[in-house]
Amino acid sequence: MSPERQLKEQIETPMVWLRYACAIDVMQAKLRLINADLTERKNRQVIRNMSARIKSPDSIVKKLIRKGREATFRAAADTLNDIAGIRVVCYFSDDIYQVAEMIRKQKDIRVLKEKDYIKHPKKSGYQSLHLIVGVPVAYLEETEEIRVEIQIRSFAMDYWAELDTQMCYKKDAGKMENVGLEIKTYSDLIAGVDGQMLELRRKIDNM
Ligand code: 0O2
Repeated sequence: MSPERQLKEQIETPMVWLRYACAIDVMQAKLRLINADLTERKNRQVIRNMSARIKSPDSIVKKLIRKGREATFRAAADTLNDIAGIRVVCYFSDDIYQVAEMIRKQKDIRVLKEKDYIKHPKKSGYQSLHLIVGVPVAYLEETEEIRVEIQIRSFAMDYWAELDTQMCYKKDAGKMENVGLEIKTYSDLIAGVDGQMLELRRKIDNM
């Protein structure tokens, strides 16, 4: 059996798949509580929407190959941080850091890694705050820490990223220099408007 086929079978074993699903459920429940708490304190919705996925076996294999790793389940479980992923879209860019701060305060969750692509956007123009967290999944006597990647971004950052994914990210068009420059320019423009909307909200808040 090819390693790819083996990886697919292993990740789709119910006890493996359900552990990732369980970690996502636990983290999403916490994020709903965080949203309710912040919404009450600020008197406005903070999280616009949330989505989650378990990375498909095909996508896992492609990522392992891209990273020069063996296409095996062990390599995926050991080296990939985003087999389980949650995307949190906030209305405003300052909300992102508040949500992240609340995640850091959760006693039973370990923040293992942070990547701030807002303060340091990617060359493509991609912006988001990524937190890799360890979520304990307990079953009978065993507790396993499952890594979950949480991408937190504003509505405007999400708009750019969704369109970039459709047109450029991992696509041939994205490798063309003129296209790359243009999409980066739009990221800067959108970030500018995002900042202005935040300023307007702050003005209104202080009125
Ligand atoms: P998909 O299909 O979204 O799952 P790490 O192993 O933690 O050190 P990793 O995961 O290799 O780091 O890289 P990174 O850059 O921290 O995060 C990668 C994820 O961010 C991607 O996942 C995308 O979801 C998103 N991303 C990164 N750069 C871009 C970009 O230029 N455009 C868009 N639209 N999204 C981006 P995957 O696995 O590549 O894809």
